[in-house]
Amino acid sequence: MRAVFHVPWETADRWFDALAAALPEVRFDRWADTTHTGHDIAVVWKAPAALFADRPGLRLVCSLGAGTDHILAHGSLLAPGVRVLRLVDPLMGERMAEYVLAGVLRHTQNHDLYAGQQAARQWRRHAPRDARAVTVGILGLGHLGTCVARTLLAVGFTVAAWTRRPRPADAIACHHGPDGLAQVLAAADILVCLLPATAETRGMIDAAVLAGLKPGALFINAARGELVDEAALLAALDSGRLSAAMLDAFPEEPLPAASPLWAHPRVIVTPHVASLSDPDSGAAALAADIRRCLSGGVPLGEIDRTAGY
Ligand code: OXD
Repeated sequence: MRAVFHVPWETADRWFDALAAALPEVRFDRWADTTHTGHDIAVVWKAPAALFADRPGLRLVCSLGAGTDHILAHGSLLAPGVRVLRLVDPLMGERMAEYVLAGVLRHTQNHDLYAGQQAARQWRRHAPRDARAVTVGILGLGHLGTCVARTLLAVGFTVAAWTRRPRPADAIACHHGPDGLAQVLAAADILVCLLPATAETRGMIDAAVLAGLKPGALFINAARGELVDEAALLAALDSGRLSAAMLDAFPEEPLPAASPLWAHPRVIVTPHVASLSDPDSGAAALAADIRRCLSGGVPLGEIDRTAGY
């Protein structure tokens, strides 16, 4: 069995070696170094369309991240039977939960306010907002959203989640549909976006959604930049509807130097690091899922290509 590998990261060599070690029965070829086209599997992050063209033997395409939108963008080049896996690694869930928790606490503990005061050598105390008095709205309750919700609940925050489709009731209060969204927005002191990028969600965080939030809310986007209408976001920051935004994902990455987000006083930019995948734990998790897939088991990360997640 052969796999073609395309990962444009500085950790690419570590990924390649870790995958080759975790799946000795598969021969991995780096896309740039091979003219061979008889691959059964592709393991990719943001691969060019050419990687997927003319591959009649391909049966499985695996993302080295939680999202598969970069693969589905080339969906017309994939035969209907090709299965698509996202990476489901418990470490990524923990990292996402820690990223969001850091942003939430930075806000409720007034850290940005104190950074400004320090620059002005000012000694003034502000009461923190107690976790139990703060509602965090979470859009999207997949693996990562669930890890975030559980962590916030454990610290004492109130969580109101929203999913596009109804889901069975459990310990996480979850709403769905347009009315459910309005309820979550109206309750949220902090809104966290963890939705996948699909035809339904692109541009979803628009002026109407932001207007549904409590004045002064914090917005955290750790999903995809395409979900957010940037002009509406900047307008909501300027009007005070949002007190701040913490953004980890952008339609164009790296974020262009000319973007107004870099210098905005109430925007925190991070370079797509929430839930960073790790070569050692990620390769082991993916190898196990590829084996499940090939042996007729139920892989943890298989997505529905029609739904897009
Ligand atoms: C992603 C990831 O899909 O970082 O964005 O895993």
